[in-house]
Amino acid sequence: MTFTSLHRGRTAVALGGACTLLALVSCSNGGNGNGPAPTSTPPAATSASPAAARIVIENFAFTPANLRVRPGTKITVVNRDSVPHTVTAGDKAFDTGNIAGDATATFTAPSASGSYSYICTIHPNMKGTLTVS
Ligand SMILES: [Cu+2]
Repeated sequence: MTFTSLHRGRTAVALGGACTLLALVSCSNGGNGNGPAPTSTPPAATSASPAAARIVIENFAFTPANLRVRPGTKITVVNRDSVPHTVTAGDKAFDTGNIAGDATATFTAPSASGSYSYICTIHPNMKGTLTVS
């Protein structure tokens, strides 16, 4: 315990010395007129939003029946049947409500990782699993 804190103290002092040295070096380089090149490209924003995913309902079945997505992914549900269906998690972590025949709905995947089994509340024999990881 004591040894560890002593060691950490010395490391901090050593690092502080290194920082001071670095600051002095960059100071002496500052006066020659050659500043750093201007950065013209802004950081890409496309990676900020999670990828989109899709579940298709056809012939009273979810496709794919097992879907793996990142947390918070926007998931589009396409109902290709002529009757309404739902995508409802067993613990109501997500629920599209009724999706009319030939209609589309979206929901957002939970932010917590896990395996979420879901059904169609109108046809409880329709089952799927959404894995968030
Ligand atoms: Cu259904």
